[in-house]
Amino acid sequence: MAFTLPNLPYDFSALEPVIDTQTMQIHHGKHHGTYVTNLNNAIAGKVQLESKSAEALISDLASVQEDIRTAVRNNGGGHVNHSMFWQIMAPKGKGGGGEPTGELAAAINVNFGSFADFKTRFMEAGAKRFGSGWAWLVLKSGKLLIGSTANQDNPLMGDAVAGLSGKPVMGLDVWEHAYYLKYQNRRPDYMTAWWDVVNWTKIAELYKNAL
Ligand code: MN3
Repeated sequence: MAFTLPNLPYDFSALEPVIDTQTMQIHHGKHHGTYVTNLNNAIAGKVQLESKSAEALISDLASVQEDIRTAVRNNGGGHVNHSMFWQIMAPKGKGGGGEPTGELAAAINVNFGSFADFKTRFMEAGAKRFGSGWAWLVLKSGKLLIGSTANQDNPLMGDAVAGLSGKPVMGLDVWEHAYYLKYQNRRPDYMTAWWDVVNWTKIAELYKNAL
């Protein structure tokens, strides 16, 4: 069964002014759309791969034949990463922004000292990622960890492939295509503004599932 581009859970303009409408349209329709198309093309006719979820595919790249492994890594990663990214955002004041609560808030305090310290370290991870990639919060062996990956690598790919492992709890796209139209080269400004559209309810759900 072919993978499909999921609809956004809000309008293209819903994350204004943090993320502009045109960026959302191009990012979702063109970038994410292309990852889906290319993933489907890569695995077309390979029944064993077609029957897997995208998460399962990227979690076991060693089982993917070599001639399409890079395509599955890049486009499968792109599909999984963006599918999560849209879900963990919401319009400011309507599910977006504020602070985590409950178990997730407690875990962040235990692992990073405070929510403010967590934010600082998460943004450092995004700022230090040279070129294109993602900043991550992952759950590994019961602990929350911050890290980053290059390109469309996902922590599910494991340390040997992605240089980071664990179950993704939140991921921030720091590719220029995610912010360039509005923020140009100012990645830190994009990351600072992004907190206003973070959907902590959804992230708490992902944390609970990861546990
Ligand atoms: Mn992207």
